[in-house]
Amino acid sequence: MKHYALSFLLIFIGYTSIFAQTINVILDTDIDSDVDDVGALAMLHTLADHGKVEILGVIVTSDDEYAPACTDAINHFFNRPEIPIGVEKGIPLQHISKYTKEIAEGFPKRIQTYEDALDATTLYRQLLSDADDQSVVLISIGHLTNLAHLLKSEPDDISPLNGIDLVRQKVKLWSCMGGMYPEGKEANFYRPDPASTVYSVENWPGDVVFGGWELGGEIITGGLFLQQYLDPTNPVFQAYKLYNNFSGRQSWDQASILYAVSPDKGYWELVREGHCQVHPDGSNTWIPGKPGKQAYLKKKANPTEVAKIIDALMVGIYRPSF
Ligand SMILES: [Ca+2]
Repeated sequence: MKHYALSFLLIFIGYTSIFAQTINVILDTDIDSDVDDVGALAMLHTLADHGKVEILGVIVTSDDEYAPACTDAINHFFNRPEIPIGVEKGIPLQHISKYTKEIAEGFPKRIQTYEDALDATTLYRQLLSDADDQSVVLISIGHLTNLAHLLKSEPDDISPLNGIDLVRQKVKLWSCMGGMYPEGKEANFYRPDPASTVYSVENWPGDVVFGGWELGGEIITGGLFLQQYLDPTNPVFQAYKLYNNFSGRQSWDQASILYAVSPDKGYWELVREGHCQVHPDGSNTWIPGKPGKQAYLKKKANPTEVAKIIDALMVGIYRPSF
């Protein structure tokens, strides 16, 4: 009997340790103009397949009319059709992407049109309200319009907390792809909505780690390895083919995913001394000072080695050492 009791105890410990490692992620993405958002979403699905993350929801911060359906089609492909998708409602739409329409129309999905997606602020509030305290990692890999709307949201039927208090209570980390460090001007911060960047960075009540343009620019993924490893029936294959026919692409968004899920692996150095000031035009400056709630990532590991890990996760290969 003692033997059985010990076995059950070890199984129980094994299960609890697996669950303890699961990171609850909300992804906020501008999946349209660049293809690194597709790579980032594919990474999350691989990590979800291995119990490393749970994808609570995806906020699509894009005016590309096919962006939410494209996202939904990718989620369906990876057998997670239930993942809710939110968008900013009532905005003029356009189509600029090299791949969203083709992915949306070429793969099974639930969301047929932009209008089928949920309201981003409502979804943000619902996901956070439903989550345990300090349990959510929010990863933003686009511009910050919907995040600012969340922060500015008032108490409602979903939660008695306003947006800032809801974030303070539920979110343990914001991993933000945005800005340049120690200073510069980067697209997520300045295009098309720098005011939302200023508001979000100034009012975020918790810990935030920025991954700047200079970081992902040196990490090239999505090239021949992806072409050779993936099947053409995979939407990730199709997106990278349509984008630049596997010429390789910088990995800004994937870097912020990798940090968020493996902050202790030492791929980058954390610069904690100071804070990020965003100027009205969306450019930014790191102001040196005492360590606070903000930090930015600085190159440490060889970008070629980091690229191998990201490429592996993008095609479905997972190692605990990642
Ligand atoms: Ca992006």
